[in-house]
Amino acid sequence: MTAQPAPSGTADKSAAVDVVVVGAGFAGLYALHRLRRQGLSVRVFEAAAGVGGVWYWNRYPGARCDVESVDYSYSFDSALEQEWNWTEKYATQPEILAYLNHVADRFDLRRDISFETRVTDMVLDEKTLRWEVRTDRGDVVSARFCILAVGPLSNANIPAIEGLDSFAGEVYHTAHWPHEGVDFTGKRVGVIGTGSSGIQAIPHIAKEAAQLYVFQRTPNYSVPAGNIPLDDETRAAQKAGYAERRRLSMLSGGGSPHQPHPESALDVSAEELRQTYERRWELGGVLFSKAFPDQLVTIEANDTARLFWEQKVRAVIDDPAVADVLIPKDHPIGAKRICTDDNYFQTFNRDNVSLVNLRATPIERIDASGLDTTEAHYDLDALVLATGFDAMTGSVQKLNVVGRGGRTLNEAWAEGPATYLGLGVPGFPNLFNIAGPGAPSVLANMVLHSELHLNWVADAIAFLDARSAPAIEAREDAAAEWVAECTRRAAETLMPQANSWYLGANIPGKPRVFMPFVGGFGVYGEIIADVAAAGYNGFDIHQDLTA
Ligand code: NA7
Repeated sequence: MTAQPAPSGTADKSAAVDVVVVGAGFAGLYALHRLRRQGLSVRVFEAAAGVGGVWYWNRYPGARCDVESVDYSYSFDSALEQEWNWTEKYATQPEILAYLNHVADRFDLRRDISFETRVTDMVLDEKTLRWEVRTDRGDVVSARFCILAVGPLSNANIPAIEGLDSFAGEVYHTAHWPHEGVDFTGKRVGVIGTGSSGIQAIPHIAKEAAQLYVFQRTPNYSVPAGNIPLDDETRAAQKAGYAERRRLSMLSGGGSPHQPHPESALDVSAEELRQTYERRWELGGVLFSKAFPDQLVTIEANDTARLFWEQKVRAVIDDPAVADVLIPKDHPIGAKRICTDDNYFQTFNRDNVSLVNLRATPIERIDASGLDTTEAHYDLDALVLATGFDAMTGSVQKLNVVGRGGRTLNEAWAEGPATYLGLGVPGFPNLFNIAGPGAPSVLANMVLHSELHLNWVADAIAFLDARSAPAIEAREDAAAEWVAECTRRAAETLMPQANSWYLGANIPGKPRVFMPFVGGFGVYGEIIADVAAAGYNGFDIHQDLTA
C-alpha cells in the first residue's frame, strides 16, 4: 500500500475553487478525477489519514465486499480495468483499499486532497450563490459547487447502553477498527450486533477468543459469501467481457450483470425453483435476494426463498434450539440487506461460542467487568460493537450545511430526507449529494452508482457553464413529488416490512422514511438521464444571481 503524504490541509487556508468535495472514498476520488478532467479546480477534504472512505475505516476481521470484485471496481478507465488483478471473487477490505490507493496514485489525485481534515460548515452566500466551506483545521474555502461524497454507511452508531463508558476492558466498533489489528487470543469477548459486520467478524473472533458471547437482538438472514480465489483464466475471461458486463450492470436492478429468473417464483416448477436458488446460493454475495423478480414483491414468492434458506441453515446448526434463535421470524428475507458470511452459523457449534438472545433477556447495563442482561452477568475482557450506522443521512447531517434564508439541511430534513432524484435539495443550490437518500444508494453497486451520479453532476455543471448560468437548484414541488414517488415505489414492495436502517428504524427518534429509491439502478439511471436531456426539468437553472 502506498504511503500517505502529510496532511495538506494546512497549505492554503483561504482559497477559491470551482468544487469542494467532502470525502475521498470511491465517490470522492472519482469526483476529483472526473471534474478535474473537465477543467475545474477541485479540493477534496477527507477526515481520514488516507483515501478509501468506509474501506479505510472498516478493518474488522473478515471485512469483505458482498459484490463481486470485478463489478465492484471503477468502469471509467478501461486501462485500469485491464491492469488491476483482483485475487478473489469477493475482495477483502485490504485489497479494496490497495485498489483505491492505486487509483489515487495512478490518476495523481492526492495533490488535491486534504487528509485528516474534517469539513465542519458549509454556508451559502445568497448574493454570490457560492459556498463558504470551513474545516476543523481552519481552512476557509469558497466554492461554487459542493459535492457530498460522505458515504451512506459511515456514521457509526454507538448504542446508548447504560454504563458503556465504565467498562474496564477494550471496546471496539467494527467501523473504527484499530489499524494494527486486535489479538483476542485467550480473551473473553462479547460482540453486540448481528448485522453484516457482526456476521462477518464473529467466525474470525471465535477462532481466537477463549470465550465468545454473541449478544443478538434481531437475527438476520445470511448466505455463504461464496468466495473463491480467482485464477488467471477466470480473470482473463472477465477482463475480455468487461464491456458487456458493464452494459448489463448499468441496466440492471442492482448494478451487477446477473439477471433474475425471467418468471415469477410462483410460476416455475418445484425443481426449477430449487435449482434457481441453488445457483444463487453457489454464486454467493447479496444476489440471493434477487433470484426471482417478485421475491421482494409478494410474501408468497418471498416465502419460497425463505423456506429454501431455512432448510440450508438448519442443516448446519447442531442444536435445533440454537437454530430457532438464529432464524429470523420478523421480516421477509431480503427486506433487510441480506448478509454474507464465512461459516457464521457453523460458528455456533463451537464449544467456546455462546449465543445470548437479547429478545428474551435484554441488556440491562454494562459495568467495569462486563455486561448484565436481565438473566445473567457476563465477565468480558473485550467488547465489540457491531452496531451499525446512522445510515444514509447520518454523515451528511453531521455537517453544518446552511442554505437559503439561513435554513440548515438538518432543519430541511427534520421530517426525513427530502431530495429531488437524490441529487439536489431545494434551498441548497449547487450542492449535490452522492448515492444517498432518494437514489438507489445502498441497494446498488456503490462504485457504479458513484460514477453514474458524478457523470450526471459533471454534465450538469457543463450545462450551466455553456449558458454562463451560475447555479442549478432543485425545485420544492419536484422534490415533494420525488419523495412521494420513492415512498410509493417502496410501498409496492416488501421492503418497508422490516425494521431496517433503510427506514431509519435502528436510530431512536429518527424519522421513519424509506430512504432509498427501490425502482432499480437501471430505471433510476434512465430517469436522471431523461431529466438532464429535457434541460434539467424539476430544477431551476438560475441565469443570474438575482433569480
Ligand atoms: P447493521 O446491519 O445495522 O447491524 C447492527 C446490529 O447491531 C444489529 O444486529 C442490531 O440489532 C444491533 N444493535 C444495534 N444497537 C443495539 C443495541 N443497543 N443492543 C443490541 N443490539 C444492537 O450494521 P452493520 O454494520 O452490520 O451493517 C451495515 C451495512 O454495512 C451492511 O448492510 C452492509 O451493506 C455494509 P437490531 O437489528 O437493531 O435489533
